Amino acid sequence: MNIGIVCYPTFGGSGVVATELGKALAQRGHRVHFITYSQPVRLDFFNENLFYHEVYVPAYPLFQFPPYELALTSKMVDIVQNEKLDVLHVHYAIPHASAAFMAKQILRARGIQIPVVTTLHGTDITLVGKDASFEPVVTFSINQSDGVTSVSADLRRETYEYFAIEKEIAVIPNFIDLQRFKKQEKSHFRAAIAPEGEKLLIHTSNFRTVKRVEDVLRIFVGVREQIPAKLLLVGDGPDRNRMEKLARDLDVHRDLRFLGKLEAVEEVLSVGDLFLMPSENESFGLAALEAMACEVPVVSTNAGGIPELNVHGVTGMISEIGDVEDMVKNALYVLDDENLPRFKAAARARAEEFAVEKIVPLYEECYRQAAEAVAVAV
Ligand code: GMT
Repeated sequence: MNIGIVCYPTFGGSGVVATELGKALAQRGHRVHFITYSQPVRLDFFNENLFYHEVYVPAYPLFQFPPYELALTSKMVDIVQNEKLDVLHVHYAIPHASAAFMAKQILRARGIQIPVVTTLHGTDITLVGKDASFEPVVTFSINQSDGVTSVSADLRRETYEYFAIEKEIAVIPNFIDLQRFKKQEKSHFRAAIAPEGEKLLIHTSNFRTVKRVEDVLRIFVGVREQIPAKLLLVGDGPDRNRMEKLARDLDVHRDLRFLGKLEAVEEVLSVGDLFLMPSENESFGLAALEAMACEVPVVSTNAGGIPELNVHGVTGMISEIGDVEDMVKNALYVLDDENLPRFKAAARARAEEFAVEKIVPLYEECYRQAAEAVAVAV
């Protein structure tokens, strides 16, 4: 098939899933056209089946808010028509689903039918989508999509609960490349970070409020009071400065490192003993899946779709949102030398259930169904 993928190109989970999906589809022989405002971060190699089309928004003094959605729509129309796309797959409802709806209308007026598949990733529903500023557009454009997927059953439930959705939503979970995300031999790195054999805790996120990075620090304080431990924090975002200050105030700054945004996150995960995900909201938790694939068990909250991934008592432990005391207790339990090896093995085994080879065919089937629905409607 000729597939158009519209996504955010940044480090966020939805952009990562969209890019990895496009790469996997290209390997399976499809021609994949990425349409977005800059080169997706993980689209860093050449493949004869992968194409990237940049959306350019011209500056004009009148535009206090540059009309990205219009430029994106025009680009979609251009690419669908000239590259003869069979399907448009948009990731993250705002503004991609509504831009796709408009592109579809323009193309229809030109005699071209294009099926649109929308994948809901989380905050497009649970945070921004619900806001009255966007809700009517989100509801309408989901209902106008020919196929709708969500990354967890919990996100599907929330979507039906908060929006008047008439469409069937298929659950297609996040997936993982197990060749890339696997435990690597990094003993020199581990020895540099934890020279006394301390346990290594890891958190990766975009440091937004929803991630509750403050809880990460407080869990670490509790663990470190009981056992020697170090903490690595990967990523960057609005809360990072506040967290650096909090680490100094809590007097744990010497035992942790802020590593910033890293592309080869699997190298850091390879030295970890425990991954912390105390999120307030998490539709799936791709970062936890990446950790699990590298044999790192997870102490998390029960937010959103996390329990669909992290199995309590098997691949890690689950607590109520904000219950730092319980997460400290759980972390100590998982890190216990008696328990840690079985948690590590179970984490990897669970991650294998989300292998890219198992999940990508579900998207292919979704494209086929969307194309069929459009063909029947014509
Ligand atoms: O986690 C974020 O804040 C980034 C966000 C995004 O949209 O880029 O990630 C969301 O989509 C990921 C991929 O489907 C999911 O694994 C994350 O759980 C989800 N984040 C939230 O729901 C907060």
